[in-house]
Amino acid sequence: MVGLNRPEKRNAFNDELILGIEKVFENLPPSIRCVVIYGIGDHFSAGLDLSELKERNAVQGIHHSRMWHRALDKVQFGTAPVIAVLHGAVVGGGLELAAACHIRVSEPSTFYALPEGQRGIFVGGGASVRLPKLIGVARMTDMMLTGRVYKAEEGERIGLAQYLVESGKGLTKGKELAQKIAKNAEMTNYALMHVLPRIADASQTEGLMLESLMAAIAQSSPEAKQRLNDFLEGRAKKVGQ
Ligand code: 1HE
Repeated sequence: MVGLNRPEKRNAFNDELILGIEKVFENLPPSIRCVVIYGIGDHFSAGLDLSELKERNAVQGIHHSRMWHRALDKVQFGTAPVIAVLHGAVVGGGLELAAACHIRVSEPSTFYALPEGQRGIFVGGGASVRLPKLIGVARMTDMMLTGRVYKAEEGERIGLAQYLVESGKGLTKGKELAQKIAKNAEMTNYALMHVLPRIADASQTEGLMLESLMAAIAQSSPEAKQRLNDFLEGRAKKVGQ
């Protein structure tokens, strides 16, 4: 469990908080098989700490954005799948962090926005790459041009979250999913975290070849052989059990 703990500023990301995220995810102990990340207080995150933007010039701006990219790459391409449990504001950089996670669970209080458009800036934490993969370029453009806010139910419908659960049940759901994920074969989780997004970025011919290579590696692992035998000999659960 990783908690964003700056509730007095609605978990707005100053440099310290984003560097803290980077540090946590680059140093995950190998025994950690899945991570749940959530916001302490009434919100997941209000995004970038805007007070830090006042004095920054263009060169500093690039370095700052690249620091976010580094940190959120550690989340997406780390050693364990990450589940974001969302409530309250999931805006700006908060949505960028959520988009870097592998699964998003939302509560009814969740709302999503990209206020960068209204603040006269642009996204810088990876949203232009990751968000269109969740909701499409048109929806992201609309969110930034018009300041549109998606509420929890709509957010789940358009793909910002995969789950919408009752108020106060987000962490329970997140932990339940994490327990399932932690029981998967290591190679399957690795393929989903590291190979699937590369296939999604590749051309069809390259993607299909990457898929074949990954499939061959995964099926040849001793863990896969054991699991296949378990099913064939009636020891494994059927689908839906
Ligand atoms: C902040 C921030 C922040 C709150 N930076 N200080 N993000 C935004 O444009 C979102 C701005 N925040 C809000 O719209 C609201 O704060 C919320 C809807 C998220 C929450 O409202 P509320 O009523 O619960 O809290 P509040 O009273 O607005 O805020 C409490 C304190 O947090 C207050 O400071 P205080 O000293 O007066 O107590 C706020 O100023 C402070 N606070 N949000 C700085 N974001 C990699 S690039 C990403 C680019 C972006 O993320 S842009 C989007 C920025």
